[in-house]
Amino acid sequence: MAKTEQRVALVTGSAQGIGAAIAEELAADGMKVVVADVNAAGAQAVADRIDGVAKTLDVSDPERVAAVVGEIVDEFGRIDVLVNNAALVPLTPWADITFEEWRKVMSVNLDGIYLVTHAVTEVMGKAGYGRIVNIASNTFVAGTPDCAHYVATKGASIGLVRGLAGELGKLGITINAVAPGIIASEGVLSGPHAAGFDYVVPMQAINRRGVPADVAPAVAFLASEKAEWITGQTLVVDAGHTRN
Ligand code: 4PL
Repeated sequence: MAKTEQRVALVTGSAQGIGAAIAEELAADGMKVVVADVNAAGAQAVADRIDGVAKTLDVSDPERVAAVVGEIVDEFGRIDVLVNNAALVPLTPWADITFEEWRKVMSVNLDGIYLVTHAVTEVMGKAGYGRIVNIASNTFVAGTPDCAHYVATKGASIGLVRGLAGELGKLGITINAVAPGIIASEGVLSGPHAAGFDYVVPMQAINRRGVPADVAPAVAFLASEKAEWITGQTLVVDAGHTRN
């Protein structure tokens, strides 16, 4: 594909972890990838590796979202793929979730999806083509404890996929969710979720720790032209952890 016809993908939260692996996978598939993250240096490092473009982005900031989407359109004239990956992944028992923490998680994990998706679908709608993938979580299926706010936002991201698919389908845009299980990302490994592997890995059908590269190919498929006939769906990518 000639450079002007190269597909352009925006991946939020892609300075590390699952988002970085998705950015690498989409670049390997020939796309120009915009690596967007609150961590500017991390985003630049990933972008350098994949000949992409780094953008500093807090998805919960409406002005930054509008600015970044505008810059991408100015630079490339298109946004073909959006991966809503950016999220806070806290581990907090219900009794300790303050309203402030609740609001913060809603703001990044849910308002962020609204803001970026609303801006990007305007661009995709004009082009008559788009692929949107929300990174959800199998915690919505498993009912994983001690992160009820997080689980609620992941359920809402699946709700949005189901509620929006009909409107977007008329514009040539598909929207799906990928729901990973626990993944050995920088975020999980550096926090209290890491203890979850001891409990979850034996429940999986494949008994090793999942890594970001285990999730990225499923996202890349749904982000590809080949997935035209799939929309409004959730693909669980968790080595069979949740399968009953
Ligand atoms: C099973 O999405 O799906 C921990 C942390 N354990 O973020 C997740 C499981 C975590 C998960 C997740």
